[in-house]
Amino acid sequence: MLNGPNLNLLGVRKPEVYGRTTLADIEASLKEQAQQLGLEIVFMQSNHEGDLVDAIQQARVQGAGIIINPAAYTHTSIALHDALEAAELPVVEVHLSNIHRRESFRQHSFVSPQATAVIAGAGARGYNLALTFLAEHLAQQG
Ligand code: CA2
Repeated sequence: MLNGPNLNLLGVRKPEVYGRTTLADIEASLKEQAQQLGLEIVFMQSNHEGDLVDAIQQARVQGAGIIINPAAYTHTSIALHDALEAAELPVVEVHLSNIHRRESFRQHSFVSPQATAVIAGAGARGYNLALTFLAEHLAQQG
């Protein structure tokens, strides 16, 4: 599970937009959920685009799927698009907020064309929904 720039500030700043749940809370919840599903989950957050590309490349060889909130890089990063394309893994793109009812510059995602599914506006719960979906999707694929 990859989180992009500034998401380390979740729950600390701007609670009116992004809620009061911290990234550590979200990761703890997903770790527990993954254990119940019999899956291993690895967490990574970075404020740096290249580090996120490196993490996607690592997932390509070590992982079965990717949950990613690319944060502001959603709207700018062809590098993330290309890394996800090369990974050839199921990808769930998560946004805490509904990017489609926010500023126009948030309404285009370079990541969505590479996503199997997109969840936006469900808050922190969106990550749990993403993991539920990914587990079902992987089970279906065998
Ligand atoms: O809604 C989302 O999850 C976003 O990916 C969050 C990004 C934003 O650029 C996207 O358009 C939508 C911003 C994450 C910044 O998170 C903060 C958390 C606390 C305080 C300030 C920023």
